Amino acid sequence: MATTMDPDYLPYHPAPKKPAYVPPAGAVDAHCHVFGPADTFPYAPERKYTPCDAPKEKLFALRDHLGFSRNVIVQASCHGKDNAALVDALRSAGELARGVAVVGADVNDAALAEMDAAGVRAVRFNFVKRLVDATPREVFTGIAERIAKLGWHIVVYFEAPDLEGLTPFLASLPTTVVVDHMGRPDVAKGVDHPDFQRFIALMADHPNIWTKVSCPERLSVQGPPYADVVPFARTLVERFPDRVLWGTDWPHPNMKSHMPDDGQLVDVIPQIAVTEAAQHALLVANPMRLYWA
Ligand code: 0GY
Repeated sequence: MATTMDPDYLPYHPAPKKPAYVPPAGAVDAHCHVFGPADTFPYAPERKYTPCDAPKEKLFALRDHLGFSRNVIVQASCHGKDNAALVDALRSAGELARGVAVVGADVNDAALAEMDAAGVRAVRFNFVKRLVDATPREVFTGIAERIAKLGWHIVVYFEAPDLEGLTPFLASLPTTVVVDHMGRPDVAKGVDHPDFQRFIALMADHPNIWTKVSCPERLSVQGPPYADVVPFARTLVERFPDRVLWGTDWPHPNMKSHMPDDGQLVDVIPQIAVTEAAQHALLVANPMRLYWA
């Protein structure tokens, strides 16, 4: 049966501009996805949205067009715990990609070993209620203990109002922890608001916690060129230069306001990492240390 994308789902930009900013050699897009194609890699029955197919060939072409060298491909909720499309993309990319999988408590050691061989280096714990049904904490704790033994780390996705309740759990995790999209601050509140300061304190208190200074298109109230998000990302890059990553978030699932031009997203980078040293750390040294070491 054909899989039809949701009527309000926005497809990725058909022809992103060539960015004016040229990333350093070896730059990594550390947050992106592959979706389908559904006739080969069906979407999960429990998914909360049905996207437009966004296959590996399109991702690799975008990587080259934007001047990047490598991808970290993150399992998205529309594929549930079936990591087949992710693993297929990793095998095609070889050394040029690493992966972040989503697994359940029932995942067996052979499956973990197979994913490790393909290039998976982390699991993702998703707490965003519109994307996934809740998972009991003890399930995540059990998975964390198992993947820690493989040398993998944990990527977490939550929204700012959930941070306070999640802090003891995040603090208990035994690996490096990467927080997606700066913990999704409400940028209308400003950098000095207690909510964002709580996120900064989390990173200050826990040297194993990293973040992705990504998704200005999702966080912005003003829209392109996303000036209202720049101070948040820049604050984190300056405060924690060795614990920040950057990614496009292509193909930008669930964007409702607009579909970003990925070239324009790349052009935000020199505003959030203003020195060459900061750009090299953000785009090359940090992701290479975490995913390719
Ligand atoms: C993102 C953001 C979103 C979706 C997912 O797993 C997902 O479906 O991550 C979102 O809708 O905010 O990071 O891609």
